[in-house]
Amino acid sequence: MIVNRTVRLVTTALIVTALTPISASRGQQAKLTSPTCTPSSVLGTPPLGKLATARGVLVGSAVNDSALATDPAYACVLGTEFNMVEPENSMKFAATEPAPGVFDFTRADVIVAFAKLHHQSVRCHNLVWNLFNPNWLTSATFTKQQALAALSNHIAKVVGHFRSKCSQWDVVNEPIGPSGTGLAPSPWLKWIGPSYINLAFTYAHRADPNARLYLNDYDFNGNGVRTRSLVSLAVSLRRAGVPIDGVGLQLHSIQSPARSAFLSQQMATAAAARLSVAMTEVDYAIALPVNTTALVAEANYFSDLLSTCLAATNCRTFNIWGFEDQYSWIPGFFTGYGAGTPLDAHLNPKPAWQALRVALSTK
Ligand code: 9MR
Repeated sequence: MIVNRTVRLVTTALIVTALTPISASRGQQAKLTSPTCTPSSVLGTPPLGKLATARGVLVGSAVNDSALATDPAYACVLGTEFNMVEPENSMKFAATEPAPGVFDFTRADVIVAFAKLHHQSVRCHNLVWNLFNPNWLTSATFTKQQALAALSNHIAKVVGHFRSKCSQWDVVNEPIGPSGTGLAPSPWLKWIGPSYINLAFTYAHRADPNARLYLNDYDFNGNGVRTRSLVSLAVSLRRAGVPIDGVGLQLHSIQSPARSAFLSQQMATAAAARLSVAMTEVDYAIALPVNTTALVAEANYFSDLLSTCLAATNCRTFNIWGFEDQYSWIPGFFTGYGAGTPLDAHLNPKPAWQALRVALSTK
């Protein structure tokens, strides 16, 4: 159902109220860094983030920084409907250290400032990943000593820059190997050995002792092998005294069909080692075109996962990988798939949006 949406933009400096159809304002060049706004009431009241705060949980979304800068309707919904945000790409290695020893926080700073303005927690992503690194890093031929210096400098500078602003950091992203066991091939593994993981956590903790530090990964086809490996790696790090606080379960549906009982069991294993669990990148790839059955399945996916998180003693973070379909990563990576978020490309709520609201309101 496409509802004729409106967004009310209210500037704080100059009290100007403009009532604009939301679809008409999408894509216009505008920066929404200081105004507050009220999204259309079709999203429900109170906002999702307020329901989350009342339940003592963080419910957030990945943030597309160019959408934030250019699309006021996107910024309006992001700023009002969530109590947490997570930069989708702008804190990654290639964005923050584009040349060796040269740091650029411009893109990420905008998101952190936006979050502060909207009283949102910031989940920060990520410090170390075996994929999507800058060319200078992937083509480097470091000795172990040089690699240690590069890793410690990167983490000290990035975590130091955002010190006290990131409530959580994904310190190592996707550490598990392609088969679901062992470690993924990575430049850091090659140069330093498996201790690159321990060291990354130690460096991050040193740079911001208050940030909660996560090991984050996806499952593959939901067979559980990879999730088990992830949890057991996190538990062994914790037992070895590494400053790790939790496990991040990405939960992209195309890789990880929801299996609540299995996830509850893994969360309990983590809890026994005093590790928290965050659901970090939830989305549901639909084979296009969208139909009602798929939308219901999507709603069930979001609802099952959020309810599973709420039912666990150690899960208080639920992050979706984009909140609306226009800027989602899915169509660009999986041809013929899309519509993976709770709001459609016109910011109209899909059944999944209502499902999230119901899950947060149900005890
Ligand atoms: O959604 C992100 C996409 O825009 C980027 O091109 C891609 C590479 O940096 O990363 C995507 O986000 C990934 C996240 O960082 C880690 N887990 C899987 C996500 C989807 O690929």
